[in-house]
Amino acid sequence: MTGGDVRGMDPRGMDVIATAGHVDHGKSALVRALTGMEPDRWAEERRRGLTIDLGFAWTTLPSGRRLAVVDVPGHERFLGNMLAGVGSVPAALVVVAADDGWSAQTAEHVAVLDTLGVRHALLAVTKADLADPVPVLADARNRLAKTSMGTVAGVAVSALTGAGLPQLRAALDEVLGNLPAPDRTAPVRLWIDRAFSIRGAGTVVTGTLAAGTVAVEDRLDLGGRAVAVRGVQSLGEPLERAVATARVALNLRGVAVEELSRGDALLTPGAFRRTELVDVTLTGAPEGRLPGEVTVHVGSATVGARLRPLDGPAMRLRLAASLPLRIGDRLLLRDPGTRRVFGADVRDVAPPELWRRGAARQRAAELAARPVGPAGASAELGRRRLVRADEFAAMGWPVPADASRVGPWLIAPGVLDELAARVPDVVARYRKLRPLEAGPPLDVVRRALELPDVDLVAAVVRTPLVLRDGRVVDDSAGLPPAVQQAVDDIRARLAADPFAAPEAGDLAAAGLGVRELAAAVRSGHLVRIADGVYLAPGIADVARARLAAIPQPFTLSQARQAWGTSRRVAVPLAEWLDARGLTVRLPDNTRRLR
Ligand SMILES: Nc1nc2c(ncn2[C@@H]2O[C@H](COP(=O)(O)OP(=O)(O)O)[C@@H](O)[C@H]2O)c(=O)[nH]1
Ligand SMILES: [Mg+2]
Repeated sequence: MTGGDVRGMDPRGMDVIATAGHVDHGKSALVRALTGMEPDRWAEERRRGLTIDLGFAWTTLPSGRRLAVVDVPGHERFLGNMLAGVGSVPAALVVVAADDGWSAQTAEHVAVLDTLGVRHALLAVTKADLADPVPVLADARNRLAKTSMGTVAGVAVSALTGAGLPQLRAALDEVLGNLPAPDRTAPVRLWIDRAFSIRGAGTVVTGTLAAGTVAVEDRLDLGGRAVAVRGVQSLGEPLERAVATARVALNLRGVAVEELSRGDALLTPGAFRRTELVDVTLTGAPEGRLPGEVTVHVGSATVGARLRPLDGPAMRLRLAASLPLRIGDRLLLRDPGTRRVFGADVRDVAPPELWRRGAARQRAAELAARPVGPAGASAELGRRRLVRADEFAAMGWPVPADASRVGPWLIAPGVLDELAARVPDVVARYRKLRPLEAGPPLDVVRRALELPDVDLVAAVVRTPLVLRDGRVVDDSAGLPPAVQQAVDDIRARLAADPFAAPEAGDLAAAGLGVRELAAAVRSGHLVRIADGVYLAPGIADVARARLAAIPQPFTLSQARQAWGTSRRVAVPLAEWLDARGLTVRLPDNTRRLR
């Protein structure tokens, strides 16, 4: 009931139902009687008195609920058109003629609905003016009870006399009231069932919006290209936005009508991925041999495919053309030879290639252990370890609760810890080759760990390692022994005379070149005051203390004397203290402590 209530609050909401049943059993006449509209459109259809393609009509039910009807052809030659019509529709109106009863063609349509998993349906036994509808009602209800539709309400009607139509309308209200509310925030995948052009408006497509919302100026993806929605219509009225469930007509900008056909899909950009390879599980246990080639129907699309059994109900489909599929989609597979239909649930839209012996069996076991939904999402993320969140969602998986998130990435539990455990070794190996560098640049670590994105490195660096200046640095690691020895000697001399920075010649003699000195500074053993001028850490406090003992302000010469050093050291040291805000330089070039 709640589904109906939610839709009832929206004046634009509606339900969509598709007809099903044998040719000539009165589907189109019933739609006409119900809606007052003519669902058959083509001149050829009218001449032959036969529905070839889909017809569309609509009406308002006694409850105020608006109902769009997709009228499908009943002739077996047009089963493809029938499939395009029911592909996105959540409910069916099964039509059986009282004077003819359940037929092979009725059975084929009902098998399609059953295979698609349609759960909501109503039975109309038409032509009640020609024969007693009661036995046909009982028989058809019995047969339908064995399908996904279960126990359905049945109504006897006559399109000719109008008898039973009020009851049919009431029964429709009842059935539609039980439909689950569509997800209006879901991404859009509108399977196009018609494309035509209208003078002055340009390209128009129609389809059944099963989920989501489409608004004027939305940008949608059509096979990799961007198209803009110039106008939205539903049930003949222009709208700012159409919300699921709805029959919609979209006027598109950026695409010519010749570039479109039934089976194309308009997609929320980035929300779906197109694939030619899908792993599925069959929904039933089909009798007899499975065909190697099948026709795949989904939405309004029809695509040939090779069917490869993996193990048990698990199958691999290689599609002749890519489709925007998601995990959880129900496909209808048809054997073109025998006309048998099978249901298949999409279980993976980016499956691994199967090269090794036994890989197919292992793959089937993997799929069996990985249900659709949150538990399956955790298992799948575990298999992929690390994946872009948007791609994972586009496959049709929910975000697993136990996943880690770093920027655009989703990471399986434990993976970050495992990677972090490898980083110390990467750093140690790098420093062995380049002992004077603080540590490997981030990209070196990224490559060593085979990470797809350098931003992930930060998430796997743990103490005592830190990120500094674009590198992974081990603060606890020392200098190479020879360098450490030379630095220790200098530090000993500086301890005795803190301002006696070693001369260039002394540094060179000790083997301390630019790189060694940089390493000593980075590791905190020396402080660089200026080019070639190195003092011990803590020099700022010592310098400051000496200056505090002389009158303020003081000249550079007075400072030099207080420090007991040369101009070579005093000039850059004074500027270094200025720069650190410990001293202030006055306009007359004297200084004072701050
Ligand atoms: N007597 C009678 N004829 C009907 C009724 N419904 C349909 N017909 C006729 O049956 C034929 C086939 O109807 P149509 O709606 O085209 O069947 P569809 O192929 O299932 O769409 C047409 O000649 C209709 O006039 C009905 O309730 N009573
Ligand atoms: Mg018809």
